[in-house]
Amino acid sequence: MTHDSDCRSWFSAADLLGQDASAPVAFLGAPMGLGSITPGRCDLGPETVRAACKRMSVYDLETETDLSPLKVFDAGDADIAELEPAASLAPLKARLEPLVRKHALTLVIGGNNAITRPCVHALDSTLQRVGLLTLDAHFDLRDTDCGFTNGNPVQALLEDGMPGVHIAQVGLLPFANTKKAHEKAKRAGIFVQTGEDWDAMGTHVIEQALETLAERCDVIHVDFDIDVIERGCMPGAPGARPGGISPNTFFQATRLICAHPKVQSVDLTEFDPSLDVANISALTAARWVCEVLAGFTRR
Ligand SMILES: [Mn+2]
Repeated sequence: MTHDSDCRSWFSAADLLGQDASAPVAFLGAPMGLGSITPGRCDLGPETVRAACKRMSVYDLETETDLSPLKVFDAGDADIAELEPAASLAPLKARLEPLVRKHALTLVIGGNNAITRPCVHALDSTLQRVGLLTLDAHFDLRDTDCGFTNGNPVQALLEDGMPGVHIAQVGLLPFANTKKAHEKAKRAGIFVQTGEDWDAMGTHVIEQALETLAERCDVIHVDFDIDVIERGCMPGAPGARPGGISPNTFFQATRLICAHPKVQSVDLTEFDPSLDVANISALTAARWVCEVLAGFTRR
């Protein structure tokens, strides 16, 4: 076997992760498990995604995209596994701020959806220049009077002073949201598209959302809540429902989004490895990492 033989193994997406801090892309684990409305083990997400990346090659034959020249700085995990969402805002923001300043794109691997609020604060602490796009079955506009959870990061950001017109939400599903949340979104001026709109119009919906935010904002954070995917393809997300979008629709959107120069950080949330079946969700999350990087190489 020669040194470049692939008879037993290959150069994998995990091999792109290294300790070169000058890499254009950064990768940070955000193992937030506490504060989920449905208690679970989203804190196991980062280590499971890193392991699943070993099963991904770095080559997309469809577009002849080769990721092997791309370097990714693995910054390790933020020390938030034992913290509730409220207590993790400051430490996660502090870990992210130097990364997003230094790297053109930062991947934040959750953890539950409560990590999205610190991610947005890290990109722009004034909250006036930053846009947020969520691909999510849910608005995450639940009330905050019981504290911060994975069900209210968007509501928390509005209360923090982020303008609603700087937020776009795509992939919302029927009977997975309340009338109250929908009315809050309308009142705040949030750009809203349902999962069915997305299915019907394809990536056009994503382009529209990105254009809307890019016109109004200097930088954009994107929350990829994997519960937006059809539950039959995403057993490892407690909030996923039948009727969600297909994995391919999710992957196409990911690549398109990560090619946009204003997208400076992305998070992957709500992956709970303890619920997974046959590594379906882990391999979907690993493909997401590859699609993020493939999109970035188009810039
Ligand atoms: Mn969510």
